[in-house]
Amino acid sequence: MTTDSGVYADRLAGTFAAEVKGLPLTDQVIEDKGREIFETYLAHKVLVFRSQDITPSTFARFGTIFGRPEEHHVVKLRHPEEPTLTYLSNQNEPGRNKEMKTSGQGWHSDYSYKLVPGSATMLHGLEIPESGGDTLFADAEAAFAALPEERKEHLRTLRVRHQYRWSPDREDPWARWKYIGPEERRQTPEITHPLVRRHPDTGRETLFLQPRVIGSVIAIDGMPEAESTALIEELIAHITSEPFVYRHRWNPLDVVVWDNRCVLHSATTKDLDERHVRRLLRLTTHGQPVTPSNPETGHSRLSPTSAD
Ligand SMILES: O=C(O)CCC(=O)C(=O)O
Ligand SMILES: [Fe+2]
Repeated sequence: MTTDSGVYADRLAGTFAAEVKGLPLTDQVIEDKGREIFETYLAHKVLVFRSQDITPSTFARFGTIFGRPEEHHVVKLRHPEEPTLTYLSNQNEPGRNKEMKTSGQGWHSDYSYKLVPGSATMLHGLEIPESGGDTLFADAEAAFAALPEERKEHLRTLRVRHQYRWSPDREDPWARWKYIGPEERRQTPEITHPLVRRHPDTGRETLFLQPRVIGSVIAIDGMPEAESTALIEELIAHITSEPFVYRHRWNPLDVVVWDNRCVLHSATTKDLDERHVRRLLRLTTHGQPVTPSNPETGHSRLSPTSAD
């Protein structure tokens, strides 16, 4: 289907995700068609461009279509010539801890544990295995829209407590408590976001929720723990159920961009044997503060009860 923007895009899943056809991402196309590509991205939430033999510099330029590209806070992860790009790799890369080989495993929205979470994320496939290492996406906006109105009304009043390093067991060797220092702790305090947010560009509502440990979500604010855990699990199962999921099977030179403001995603690299090399370039753009769907529910804020 061709959207109003004039960019030709074929729907890939039931409610979202589309492949843009016949558009080589040259610097000229990015300049001439940037606005149309952005409109198409807002309409479909995940865009796939196949066979894009482009340089890191062109990929970095592509990122500017979706907002202000963000330089990674870990300087050694940055691309030597293009500081807004980083590498994702399932190999032993110099200077990286082993957790990074499978980063992004489990459903999440990038930087949802920050007061200002992520906006767009995009990847360019450089080395891709024959099979495996797919990326999964879930349409949290369509999942919210599918709920009964009474249910939506209640969910709009709730807030969610997030903390990057939260884990029910700090001694767990995988717990982030284990590998972040005092400065990183100061930069990742406990915060709360509204559970139902309004998209800053489209005005549509979405569930802004991730699974508890992987998504750095502690609980629904003020709800008894068992009830909160049951509600989070139920909503995550709904969002990630078959009608709302797109599985991206990578080919070399694919470019995929997604909107973290309405979509969850998950890597599947834990299931990929390390003999199968998977390397991609990555870029994210600065987000905006979260707008609550119900203004009375309030904006994102530091948690008053925030412990260390
Ligand atoms: O490697 C992947 O498939 C996705 C990684 C991820 O979560 C990200 O880049 O934000
Ligand atoms: Fe991610």
